[in-house]
Amino acid sequence: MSVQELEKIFLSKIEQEIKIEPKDWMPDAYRKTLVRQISQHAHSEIVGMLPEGNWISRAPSLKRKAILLAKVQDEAGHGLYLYSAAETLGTTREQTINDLHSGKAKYSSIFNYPTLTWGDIGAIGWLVDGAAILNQVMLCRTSYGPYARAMVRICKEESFHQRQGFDILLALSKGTAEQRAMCQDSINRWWWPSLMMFGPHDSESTHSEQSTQWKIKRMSNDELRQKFVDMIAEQVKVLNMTLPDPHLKWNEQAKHYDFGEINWTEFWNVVKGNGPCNKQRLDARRKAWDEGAWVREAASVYAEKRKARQEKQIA
Ligand code: FAQ
Repeated sequence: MSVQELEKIFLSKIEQEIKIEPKDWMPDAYRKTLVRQISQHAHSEIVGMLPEGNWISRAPSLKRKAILLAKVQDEAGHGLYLYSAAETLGTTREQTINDLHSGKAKYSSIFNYPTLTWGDIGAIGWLVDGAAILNQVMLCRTSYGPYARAMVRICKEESFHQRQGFDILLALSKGTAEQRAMCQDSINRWWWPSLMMFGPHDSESTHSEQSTQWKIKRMSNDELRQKFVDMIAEQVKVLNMTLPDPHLKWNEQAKHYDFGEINWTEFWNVVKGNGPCNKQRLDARRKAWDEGAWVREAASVYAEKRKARQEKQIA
């Protein structure tokens, strides 16, 4: 079959909402953009464990510690599903991880900010997981089968994550003056970086147009960001706190909240590796990889021996 015919079949599957599966023919550029997005997503889950992991040993109670441990473990699981989804496109896990460690691959800008107080753990759950869910609910309908299926499970876990974050902030918001101040300070510091998670404005987005045509993306960066603002602007009222944006205002005509402009210089600075914690995050990941070499080696020797034993039994 000619490339033109194969492309026609591919486009007709996209048109009919039939998922593209690993063994199907797909254009090189479709494969490339999926590998890019899925691996960046996987790296975000793994690097995203670091800011919260920082507070496991300092959680204020046994209950909070157990919940946070479970949440951080979930993020590791999300990273693994996503690395596996990337592997179905023909990339090796080693290559993908090397690209993170060499600084070639990106991960979400949000994880380059420090977690200074316990309130930040609440803000991450509420705002960061909240932003992640909106984006990921859309990705449950993405056109590549393994990515869409990974997202279904991830979304279920993310909604628990958001609830636990909100619950931390709710407890602080009902506490002492000092606790309420901690809650407001965390919201102030995490609000703008959370809005940046959705990426540049649609007019500045390199990949949006093509990814939308291929139904990899189902909603644009700005549409999702608007949905997020509308959701959080209501939820913050329950906390009796405010969002740090003097331009935030309900627009009766448009039926949404208007909000101020993001500091894009800060965003691109963080994306390019110059955020407050970029170096610290990559150093931590490289160290964990080097120190875990013996575990990977032991696991692969065990797997090989088991396989040999099974083959012997069959023979
Ligand atoms: N940070 O043309 P677009 C989580 C880059 S998971 C860094 O609009 P696209 C769970 C972009 O890669 C959070 N870079 O790109 C959790 C591109 O550069 P490239 C992660 C960013 O792909 C919670 C360039 O800018 N979620 O939080 C960012 O069409 C708590 C131009 O941008 C995902 O990855 C950014 N914020 O749209 C874990 C979801 N934004 O690649 C632990 C999947 C943009 O050409 C604790 N990804 N860039 O070098 C997506 O939906 C999309 O990739 C977007 C960007 C929407 C992020």
